[in-house]
Amino acid sequence: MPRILPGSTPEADIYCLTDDGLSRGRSAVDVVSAMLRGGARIVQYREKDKHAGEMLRECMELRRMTREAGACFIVNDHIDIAMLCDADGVHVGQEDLPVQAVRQLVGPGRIIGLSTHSPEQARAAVASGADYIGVGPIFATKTKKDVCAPVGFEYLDWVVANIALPFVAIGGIKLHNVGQVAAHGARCCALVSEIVGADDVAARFVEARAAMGAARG
Ligand code: TZP
Ligand code: MG
Repeated sequence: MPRILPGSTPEADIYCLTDDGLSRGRSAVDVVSAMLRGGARIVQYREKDKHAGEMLRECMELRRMTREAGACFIVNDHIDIAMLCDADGVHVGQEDLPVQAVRQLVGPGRIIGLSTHSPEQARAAVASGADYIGVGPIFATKTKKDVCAPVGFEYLDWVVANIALPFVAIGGIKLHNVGQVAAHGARCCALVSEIVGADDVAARFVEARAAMGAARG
């Protein structure tokens, strides 16, 4: 995934996301700081219930921290905030602005990620010029409110066999099943609650990456 992870190797990576509601009172800055301490190379800011001003303040600080750590920084949904804080990219869903419109705003240099849940959506993502796709939810999850039914391994296997774009597997992925997802061909897995809700965020990140790496051999 050279474009999505500047300056790092794409094998067996864990994609980190923020989620204030699951972080047990810890701030996004504290949680991301622990992720980076654990060695995270890609972090997405994903907050659904915060005011724009607070999101911008946090993103400015997270941009500074991720840059210092050499990590990639992606902002979910908010193209304006991504541009204001000079994020590496934005991540949008099927019900957000279409990728071509997002591209007009962010230009060629910023990464655009698009969540997909079916082969049709994956093909359309490729045609739209997205830089990577999200593939999921692999398992049932309570983290995303408007989530569709789990796509299971069927869609993941189809993406591995048919889509050349980088992808990140997401949804219900935990320490105990991340190896299984990696064994199906995922090089990058997103874990939200499992990491932000851990007692020791840095240690959980390290464990998750090791579990994924072991499964990929
Ligand atoms: N998109 C699809 S599932 C999901 C997102 C953002 C949430 C995944 O969270 P968790 O806690 O890893 O199941
Ligand atoms: Mg969205």
